[in-house]
Amino acid sequence: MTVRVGVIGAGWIGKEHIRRLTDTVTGARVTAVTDIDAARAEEAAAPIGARVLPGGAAVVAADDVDAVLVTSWGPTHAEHVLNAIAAGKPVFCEKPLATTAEDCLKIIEAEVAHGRRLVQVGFMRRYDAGYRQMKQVIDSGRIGEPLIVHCAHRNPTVPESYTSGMAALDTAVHEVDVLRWLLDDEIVSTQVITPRPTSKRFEHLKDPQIMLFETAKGVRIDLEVFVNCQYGYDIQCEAVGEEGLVRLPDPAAVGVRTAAQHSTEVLTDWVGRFRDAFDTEFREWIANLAAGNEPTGPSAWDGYAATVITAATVEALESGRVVATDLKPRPAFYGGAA
Ligand code: NAD
Ligand code: ISE
Repeated sequence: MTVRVGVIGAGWIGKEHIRRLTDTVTGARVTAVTDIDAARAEEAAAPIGARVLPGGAAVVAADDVDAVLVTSWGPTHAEHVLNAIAAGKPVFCEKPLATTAEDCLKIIEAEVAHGRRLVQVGFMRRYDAGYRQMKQVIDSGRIGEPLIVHCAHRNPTVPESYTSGMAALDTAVHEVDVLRWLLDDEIVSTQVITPRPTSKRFEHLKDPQIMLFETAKGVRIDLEVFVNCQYGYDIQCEAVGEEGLVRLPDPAAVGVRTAAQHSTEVLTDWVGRFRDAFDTEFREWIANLAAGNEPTGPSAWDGYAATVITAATVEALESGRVVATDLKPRPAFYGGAA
């Protein structure tokens, strides 16, 4: 069966995912596209013979749309996801699931009432081969119980519109999700330390930031978020356990020796760094839907947890305090105790 996908938001990542669903993932076809910028929708839809529809509600309602992909701006996500749930259609939503905890909870309530998982959130790092190998090692017990995790998330530069809060909401959100998954543990508190700022930033921005998280089991995580590091897009993660450690591999790159130097390339953006992860993420999403199964990737609950934890991190940055994350109890529907 071919899964017919309707796309809401044909911007940067929307176009990437349309290309992926068209050229890379088998069993999927993009049949409808919308964007508040009609020319952008047309540009994305025309080459693949998809229809341009007037808005998100029309995409969700279309007869030739089996599943919905939401790649519009964050504050619009909740509306489109709730529409898809109301129509009983599976929906893949790029991060964030919603920009407020209240909206995430509305989505959870609607999905639980529907009685079957429909929502998957676009945290693609869970599909990265290196993170998957790390998880296998941690789950196998080879390094013993994890105690500390050291991470870095570095972007070469960010535009002037990027704010200090986005370091948590837009950037560290990926570590928040992947670490909850890697450790099978919950983040219970968050704190932010701001070192001497880089001169390479826009004046209003606090960059770099060091985020300190604590999990329910007492694991301590330090995360450097440095979004004007200049030299490349660099993602580092090392988990230290009672009997050893496991480290995220750098992407494969040839070593070049010339002029008395040995060098390997450092990538410059997330598109290249996580291309294979995005491909796997969409292959698995489509394969599950084609087989009539529920999505197995990051859930609405994971989207809610990420929104709450990153909002608490912004509060920690602004107040200088350690902030408790204060998550609601996880419903049994998502594997919780109750
Ligand atoms: P973008 O601004 O390039 O594209 C967003 C598009 O959505 C724009 O074309 C805009 O006109 C359109 N749009 C906004 N509201 C709409 C609505 N209600 N209906 C239809 N179209 C609408 O932004 P982007 O960089 O592509 O980011 C989009 C989303 O993807 C964001 O939520 C972002 O956080 C997420 N994202 C995820 C990753 C990742 O690594 N997983 C990377 C980049 C962006
Ligand atoms: C962007 O939105 C992403 O999701 C990237 O993965 C991240 O590295 C970047 O910092 C964000 O702005």
